[in-house]
Amino acid sequence: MFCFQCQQTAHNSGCEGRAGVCGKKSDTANYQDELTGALIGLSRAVRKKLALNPDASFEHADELILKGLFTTITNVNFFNDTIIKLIHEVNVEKDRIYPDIMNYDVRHIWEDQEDIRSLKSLILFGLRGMAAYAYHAYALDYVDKNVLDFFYEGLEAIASEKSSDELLALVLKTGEINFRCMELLDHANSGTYGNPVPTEVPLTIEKGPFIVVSGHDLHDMELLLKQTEGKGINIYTHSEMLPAHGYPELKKYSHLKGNFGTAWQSQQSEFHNIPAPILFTTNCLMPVRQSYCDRVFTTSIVSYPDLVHIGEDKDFTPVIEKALECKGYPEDHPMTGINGGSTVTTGFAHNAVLSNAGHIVELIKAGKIRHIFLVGGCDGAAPGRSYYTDFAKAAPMDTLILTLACGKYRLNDLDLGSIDGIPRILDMGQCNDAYSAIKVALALAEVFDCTVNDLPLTLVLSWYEQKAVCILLTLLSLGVKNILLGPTLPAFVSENVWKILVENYNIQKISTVEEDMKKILG
Ligand code: SF4
Ligand code: SF3
Repeated sequence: MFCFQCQQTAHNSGCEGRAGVCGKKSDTANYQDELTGALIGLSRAVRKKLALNPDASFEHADELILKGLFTTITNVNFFNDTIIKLIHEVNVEKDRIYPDIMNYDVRHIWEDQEDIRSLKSLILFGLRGMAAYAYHAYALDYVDKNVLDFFYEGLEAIASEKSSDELLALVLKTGEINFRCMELLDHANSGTYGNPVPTEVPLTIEKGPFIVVSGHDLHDMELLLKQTEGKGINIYTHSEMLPAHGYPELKKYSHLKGNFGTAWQSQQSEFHNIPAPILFTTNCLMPVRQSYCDRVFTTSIVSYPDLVHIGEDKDFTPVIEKALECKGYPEDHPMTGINGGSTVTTGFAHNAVLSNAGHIVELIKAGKIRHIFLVGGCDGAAPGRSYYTDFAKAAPMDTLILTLACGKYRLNDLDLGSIDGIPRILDMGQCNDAYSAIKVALALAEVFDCTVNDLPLTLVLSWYEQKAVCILLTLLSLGVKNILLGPTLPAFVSENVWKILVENYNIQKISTVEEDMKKILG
């Protein structure tokens, strides 16, 4: 096996040998490579057919591309059987669309000259992240042909001879298309569940049966809320599901009670002996420990050997029965965030923030808001990630902190007060809600008649998996400069490629909080 797609890759160079740091076994990694090669074959077939008939449509292939790429995201799928089945389906569809097309061996990419490997990896990992977003939108019946078409274009390109310049252009195009994709998902989520509203979320688990729901899929959340209504079972979000509390059409369910635990990397200790089932709708699933393995359920693209998988009929009966059997805690069970707080807030997506735009602009003009930080991205186990907590604590009282994705658990239970009624920590949502942050930044830039780079705004990002990659590419494609990135630089970004990014975008690796704060605030 060879895999270097995530932040915790071995020695920050690549996972090899019998298993990756995430617990993915070598045979699973190899099947994921084979699946990627088959998806490239499918893309070649679709593109050939399109050249003959530009109006052809490829519904089944579209679905397979999204599912296939999503399957290979870090901490999503550990189960060879589902990957093998998917490879077969992809091959059948490829042959149906256009006979005699070869699949690709992605080892050619891993073994290529390091800059070419780096640029192709940026495209591939960006496409993987984007596929997850497109898949969530697709589950709510929102599709965008430009987004779908680009999966085929991008996959075909990484299996072709291309110059660095051509690949660099495709890297940025991946970011550009991902902006459309995040917009599509934003429309899908708010079109289906309403615009998020600011919401305080308790961290105490009430006594009685409950279910913990993890991952990003709001549609699965809704279906489970419906199926548990009136059954005496409470529902708690976990990790990236927290922003569900902000959506009117989800928050109307009175048994959606609060949030369980913190970010994904703490699940093995937080789920230890938990008296309730946990449903994973997407990443990040970690190898399942004995003390709770009979209580973990997967659905959608997530899959793990020996766990009960809820299939496409979305009949959650096994999860419901397990909740009733486990009975939950006998008394209310107080839990806290990593800084000891007992509640967190969410729901400050673009609509909520921009409804206060006038007020925020006045405060900036009056010097009461000196700077806005977006402290966003993935959480993870690396020790250097305490940087993000320290950064939030060190941010002066006249600064706002926007958060998104699961990295927020480093700081979202801190009480940092408010500025003239505006809370200093504003959680914009999941990682895909980076779209909200961009919308807010563009709106402020318009008011101040400047570019986003001239605003008193700095992006302090943390990355772990491939969704963070596509978001970073989106920000670069929009020309956003001066981003701080940590906790480490991606192993798949070569020295030369990093140099290009630094020259063009002044992107920097995080250093110490003191130094970075001084650099930003002067
Ligand atoms: Fe290693 Fe990350 Fe790949 Fe897992 S996903 S094998 S930890 S690089
Ligand atoms: Fe977190 Fe896995 Fe990336 Fe959607 S849940 S941000 S790490």
